[in-house]
Amino acid sequence: MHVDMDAFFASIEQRDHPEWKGKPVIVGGLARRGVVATASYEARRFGVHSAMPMAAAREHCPQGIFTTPRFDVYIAVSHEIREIMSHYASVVEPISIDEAFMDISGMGSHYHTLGAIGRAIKSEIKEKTELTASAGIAPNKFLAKMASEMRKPDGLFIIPYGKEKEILAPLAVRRLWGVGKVTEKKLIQSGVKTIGDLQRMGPSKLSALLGPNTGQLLYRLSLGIDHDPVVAEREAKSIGAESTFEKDLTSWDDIDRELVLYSDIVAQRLRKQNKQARTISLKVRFSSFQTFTRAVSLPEGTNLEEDIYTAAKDLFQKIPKAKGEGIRLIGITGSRLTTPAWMPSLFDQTREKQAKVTKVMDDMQKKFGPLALRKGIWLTETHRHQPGSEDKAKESEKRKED
Ligand code: TTP
Ligand code: MG
Repeated sequence: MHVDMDAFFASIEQRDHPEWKGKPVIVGGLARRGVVATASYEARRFGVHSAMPMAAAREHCPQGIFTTPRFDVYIAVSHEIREIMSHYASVVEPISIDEAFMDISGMGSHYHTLGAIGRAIKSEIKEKTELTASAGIAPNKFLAKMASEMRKPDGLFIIPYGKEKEILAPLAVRRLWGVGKVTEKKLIQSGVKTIGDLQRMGPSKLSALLGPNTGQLLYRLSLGIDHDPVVAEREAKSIGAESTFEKDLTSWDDIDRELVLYSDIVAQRLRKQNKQARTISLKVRFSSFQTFTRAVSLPEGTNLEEDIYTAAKDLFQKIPKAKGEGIRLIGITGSRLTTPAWMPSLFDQTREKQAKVTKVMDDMQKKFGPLALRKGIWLTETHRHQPGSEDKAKESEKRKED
């Protein structure tokens, strides 16, 4: 089962401001260059949607009610929902602030029908939070998420075994996981508009068009096949990277380059685990082995290297330096981890852009390997590192190849 709250931030605002019920409510950054986090379904009718610049939202819907997010409230509701979900499944896999997968296999003995489980969780959420959720129930995660979207808002949709192919057939290809704008365009140019067209095209033609990996994957998804298990969240407390250098660093340029590098590695690891850090700490060990750690709390969680680097650089200034001593080790760690549900910043299109660039880089590296796309800084690094320092060894290898 996949459960996703309806117009989450906006519905909470409508609940807490009853006079806003039934009206177009838009939540997001209201400063210049702010963006929309989400819009109530009333506002969506005017074409307002998540990630739209706020200025455009005001043009589409001048009569809207515009308000800034209250994250503390949303996070509290998110916890309440997780608690409710745990009543319906032993394994809950949260994937964002307002949605989660639940493994409900074996729950049949408690409920007469699948629909009854869906209705039960929806009504407990409604009763306890005064908010509506949409639920999808299906033989696997991919289909369950698809199903929860199909009757939004306040929806419940079941894709039973054996009906996968038939239910998917009329839907647009872009609904499949992994079909972005580029793939969609290629498919449409080849006359493939619906998932049904994909099913008919077959795996070999699709592989010829999109490459064997994507081709096979999309073909399987078009048939509704997905074996990804529901896994309970394992909470990492912190994510970091550090290394001892072969030669102590003395020049600011070298130190700065390491700060950039480690900010980049930590940011990537955070993103891989879909986490943001609210605390960044920097560890520095001098040639004398004297070691200092300094930490800073950020107003918002981040997984962008620019933010982590800025924090690390500020922290570096706070570390007392002895004259003439080189630096033996640098480490950067992100802690107080949260699971982001939205683009890294709601308030600032510059950061929104950084986030998009980062996503493109991550996607390219996922698809073509870590060397596909790198920052210039990775090419200029000259010093070598001690073996045995695992991260660093790997990274310097990559740079050699670069
Ligand atoms: P979603 O579940 O994607 O959207 P939603 O709950 O507002 O609406 P829907 O009924 O379609 O599910 O995201 C959950 C919350 O995450 C959303 O209320 C606000 C936030 N968010 C952002 O801040 N920025 C974004 O770009 C998106 C997509 C969501
Ligand atoms: Mg939602």
